Formats: sequence, structure tokens, C-alpha cells
Amino acid sequence: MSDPLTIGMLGYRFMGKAHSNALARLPMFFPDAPDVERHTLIGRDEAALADAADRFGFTHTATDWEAVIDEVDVLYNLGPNHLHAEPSIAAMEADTAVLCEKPLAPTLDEAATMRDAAAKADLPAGCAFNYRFVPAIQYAKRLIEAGDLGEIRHVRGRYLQDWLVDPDAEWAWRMDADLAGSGALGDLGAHTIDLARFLVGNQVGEIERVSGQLQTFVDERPVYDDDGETVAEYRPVTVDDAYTAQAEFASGAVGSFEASRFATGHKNDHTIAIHGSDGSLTFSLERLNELEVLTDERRGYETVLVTDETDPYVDHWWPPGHVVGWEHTFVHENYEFLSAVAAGEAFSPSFAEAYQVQRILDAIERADARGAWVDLA
Ligand code: SOE
Repeated sequence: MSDPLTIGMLGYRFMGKAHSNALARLPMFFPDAPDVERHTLIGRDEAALADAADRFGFTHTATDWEAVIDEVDVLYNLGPNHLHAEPSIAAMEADTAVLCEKPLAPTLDEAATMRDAAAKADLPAGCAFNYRFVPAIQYAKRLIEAGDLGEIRHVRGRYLQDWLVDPDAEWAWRMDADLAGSGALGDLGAHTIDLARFLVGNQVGEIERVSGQLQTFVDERPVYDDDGETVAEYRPVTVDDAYTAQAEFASGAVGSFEASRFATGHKNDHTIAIHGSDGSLTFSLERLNELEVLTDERRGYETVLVTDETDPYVDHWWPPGHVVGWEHTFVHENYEFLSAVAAGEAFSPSFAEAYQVQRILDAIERADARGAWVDLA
């Protein structure tokens, strides 16, 4: 038996929990996944780190990522966006595979450096676009690639949340341009653009030009004292709260994309709709087991419950109709990524693919700044 792959994980909050849960689930549900050891959890606050390591099943903790990257086989980089480039590049230089959260980097230049380092290292370097691993999304890709929708004409994607509607909602790193790069555009739009490329890229080619509009509705936010009520200070919001963009694909297909943190009533509404000459489909994350499919012999959409044994990943879980959830996307993603690492094979979405997403995000920002379409071709 080969030694387990040792994991170093940078970050122990939301994404740390999601990926640790995935690692814990793998041996039970994906017995052919490589063995892994949750080795070192990395963060700054020692007390919080020790508590998280205990809950997430890590045997060691470290406050310095540089000391860890040589010691483990894989780095999970789940830190804020401004911490994506340096530890990921250093890990690859130390021959350590990397799974990095999205968007790849705050800026296009940093994303390019990460892409180049990955190409040089020739290791699996993956970007954690987890929504590719929803069974219904993979089922949709199969339909599109089998030609069931005919020639693809439209791709529409929106990612709507409402956690910033309240002007008293607390400031966070996601609202700072230096730490995050952009706001709704990078945090949410990156997922949509990646899904669009994943689903229809083989049919319609790359996005060749974009328009862009970015808007910030509340330009400063409170930071609260420990009591959670007294405002200690206000900090500026230097990123977008919402964006919209139009896109033209190489084939002439038309894209329209938007995201917001101010879409009252929408919690995590990531919807993608695709229309072709012979049919259409719509996926919505809040109903992630379903796909709305319209084919040319029908007058209306059919709701397909994508939970049959033959559907992607479903045979690892429950009988038909025993639905899966958001956390399962991370299990599937970790399964694919770790299998690629163990086999020494490439993983998709790679840093190179995530760089292409970043090019589009960057062009949308430039289009907004210029007030004109930007060419990418
Ligand atoms: C916050 O807006 C967030 O957690 C994103 O950062 C994730 O990528 C998305 O999946 C859910 O919303």
C-alpha cells in the first residue's frame, strides 16, 4: 500500500470546513480515492487554529505556511485572494501539488504568474471551481456535447446573493480591492464564467469581447468591537457590489452575465441558462439536483431529477431521489483532484483555465472603466 497523501491546508474558516468535510467523507463514499492524511492546518490565530484542527481532523497546526510546503504532498490554499499567489507558487517550486480557491488571484498579473509557475512545475495545480462537480451540471454538459441542444446561441448566467443589503453589515476582506481584487465580479462572477466555459466552451469557443458595468452601492462599512454592536471604525468598500456584462463568443453565440450581493431575497441563486437551435436548459444552484431541459419534441421544459445511478457521481451516494447537497460538490472535486495527484495526471479546472477566467474578469473591469467593449481575441 502506498503512503497516504499528506495535506497542508491554509485557511480554516468557511472553505476550510467545506474541504475538510470532503476529505473526511472520501474514504466512506469514494473507496477508490487515494488515502490522505489531514496533516497540517495553517493559520494565524493559534487558539482558533487548534480548535479548528481538532474539529477538522488535522494532526498538526502551523502559523507559517513557508515551513509547511516542503513537508506535505499537497497544499490546499483556501486563504483570502491576496494570499493565493505567493504560497501556491512556493509550494509548486517545492514540488507540492496545489488546490487553490477561486478566483485564482486578485489581479491578472498575479494569475499569470501562477499559471506560469504551474506550467513549469508540471504538477496538478487546480482551481476550486466546485460547481463544475454538481451532478446536474455534468449531466448538462453531456447533453450539450451530445448535440441535444443543437447549435448554442445564448448563455445567460446570474449569481445573486443578498448578504450586503443591510448597510450595517460588517466590513470584510472581500470588500477590499487589495485583498480581494474585485467584489461580486471575482467572488461570484468567476464561478459563472468558469461554468459557461466548461459547459459550452467546446461548442462556442472562447469569449472574444465583453462589455462591463460595475457598481458599488454602499461605499463604507462598519467594523464592530467584540460586543458585536459598538462600531469601532468604518472602512471603505473598494470593490463592486454588483456587475453586469455582455459577451460575444467566437462562434457568435451571445452571453450575458451578472452577479450581486444586493439582490434582496436571493441567498445563493446561481442560475445558468443555455439556449440552442434544438433545445434549452436551465440550472439553478438552489435546486441543484434538478435540471430544466427542453428538447425539440416537447413544448415545455421537463424537470429532470439528476439522481439516477447512471448520473455523474450519484452511484457513490444514495438511491434515486435521495438528493445530494452543496457540500457534495466539494467531495467530488476533492476526489477528482486527489486522484489526479496520485496518478500524476493533470486536473481540470487547472491554473491555466482559471487564468482564462481571470482574463475575462479583468476585461469586464476594463470595459467598465472605459465605458466601451473590450476585445479579448
Ligand atoms: C460568498 O459570496 C461565497 O461564499 C463565495 O465566496 C463562494 O465561492 C460561493 O460558492 C458562495 O458564496
